[in-house]
Amino acid sequence: MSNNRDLKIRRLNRSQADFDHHLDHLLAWESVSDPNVQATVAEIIQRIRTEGDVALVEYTNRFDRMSVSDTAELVIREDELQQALESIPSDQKEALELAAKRIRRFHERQKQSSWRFEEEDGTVLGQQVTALDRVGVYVPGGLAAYPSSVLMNVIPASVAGVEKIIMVTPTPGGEKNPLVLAAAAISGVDQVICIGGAQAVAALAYGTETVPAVDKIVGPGNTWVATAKSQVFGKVGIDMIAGPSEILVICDGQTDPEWIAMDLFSQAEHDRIAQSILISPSVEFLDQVEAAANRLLNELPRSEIIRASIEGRGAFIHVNNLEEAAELSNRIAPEHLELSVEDPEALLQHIRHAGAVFMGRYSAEALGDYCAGPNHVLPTSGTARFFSPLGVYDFQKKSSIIYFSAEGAREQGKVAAQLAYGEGLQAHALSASYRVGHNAK
Ligand code: HSO
Ligand code: ZN
Repeated sequence: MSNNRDLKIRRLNRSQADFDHHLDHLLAWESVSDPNVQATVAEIIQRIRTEGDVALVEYTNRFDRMSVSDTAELVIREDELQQALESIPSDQKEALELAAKRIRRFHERQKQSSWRFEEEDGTVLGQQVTALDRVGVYVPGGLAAYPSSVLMNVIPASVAGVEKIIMVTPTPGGEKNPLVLAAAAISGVDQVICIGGAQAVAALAYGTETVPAVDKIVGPGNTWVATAKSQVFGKVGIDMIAGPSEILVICDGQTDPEWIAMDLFSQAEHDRIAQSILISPSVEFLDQVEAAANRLLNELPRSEIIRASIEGRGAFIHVNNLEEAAELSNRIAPEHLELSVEDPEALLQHIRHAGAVFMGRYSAEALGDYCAGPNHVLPTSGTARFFSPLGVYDFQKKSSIIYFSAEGAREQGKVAAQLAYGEGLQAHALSASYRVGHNAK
C-alpha cells in the first residue's frame, strides 16, 4: 500500500543542551547475534567438516529449495560463465566492463612491494610480500545480489595475484543471476559454486571433496553468513563484517537540494536500518532538502524502505559552521562522507575518520558504489576510526627476511645471548652464541 504522507525527519541542533545524548542514540547499532543462530551455525560447520559433500548437498537442498544429488551439479562450468556474459543486455555488459577497468586501474596502485636494506657489516633485513594462495568470495543471492560487489571483492584479489579465486553464491530454487555470473566472468573468478549460507562458509574454510579449502573468505552476507565467518575466523582469514550502509552529507547550502535529497535516498534504499544524515549550517537549506525529499520520494520503487530508513535512523543536523560539521563527522566516522561545499580541500583538512570521502558538489556517492574506481566495501558503524576500505593489501601478506653476515651474527649473537640468559632460556643463549665463536674461544 503506498503511503504518501510527508516524511518525519529527525531534526537536531548542535547547540541544543541534550545534543550528545541524541547523537549517541542515533548512532547506536548493534549486530545482536542470537545464541540460537550461533548454535545452529556451529552445528552446520561441524557437519560440513566431518561429512563434506554429503552434508553440503543436504543443506543446499534444504535451505535453497534444490534437489541435486551430487555437488558436481552445483559447480558452474566455464562456458556457462561466458554464456551469461553474452546473455545480458549489451549496455549492462559494457558498463560492467568499463567499471571493472576503472576499479582495476585504481587498485593496481595499491600493490605493496617487497623491500630490503643492508647494514654496514653485510646483514640484510627486509620484508617479502606474497599474495594469498586461495580466496573465497561470498556473493549473496536474491535481492542483495549486487554484481558491483562481485567486481569490488574479486578485482583486488586478482590484482594482488591470488592464484585461485572461488566464488560461492546461493541459487534458491536453482535460479541463477546472470548479471552476477557475468561480473564473475569479467573480474577473473576461477570457479563458481552455487552454494550459500553457513554451509558455504564452512565448506570454504574446511574444504570438501568438491570445494577447495581457501585461506581467506570475503564478501557480504546475512546473519547466518556473518556468524559463520566469525566462527571460522582463525582457521581462515575474513574481511570485516559489514553493518548497514551509511551516508553523511555535509553541505554549505549551495548545492541543488534535490541532488542532496537523492544522495541521502541512495543509501537509504539499501536497507530499513541504513543511515542517512545531512549536516548544514543553513536551516533554510535543511528545509529545502526536506521539501525536495517529499517531492521525490513517492516516485521511487523502494520508497517504503527509504521511508523506514530515513524516519528510523536518519537526521538533519544544524551546526554553526563547517568546522563544527567536520568535528561531528569525525565522531560519526561514516562509511561515506560527501563534502558538498565550495572548498572541499579546505574542509578535508579537518576530516580524520571516514571510509570514503566524496569531494565537491558533483561527486555523488553512487558513483563510488559502481565505477569511480575505489572500493565500495568500506568500514561501517564507526569502524572507520580503525578500519580501511577493502583493498589489494587485504589479499597480500608479508614475511620478514633476515640474513646475517658472520660479523653481524657475532655482534648480535652477544646481544641475543644476553637477553636469553635474562629470560632463563639457555638453549636460545647457546644457539645465538655458537655463532659468536663460542667453540673457537
Ligand atoms: N553502497 C553499498 C554498495 C552498493 N551500492 C552496491 C550499490 N550496490 C555499500 O555501502
Ligand atoms: Zn549503495
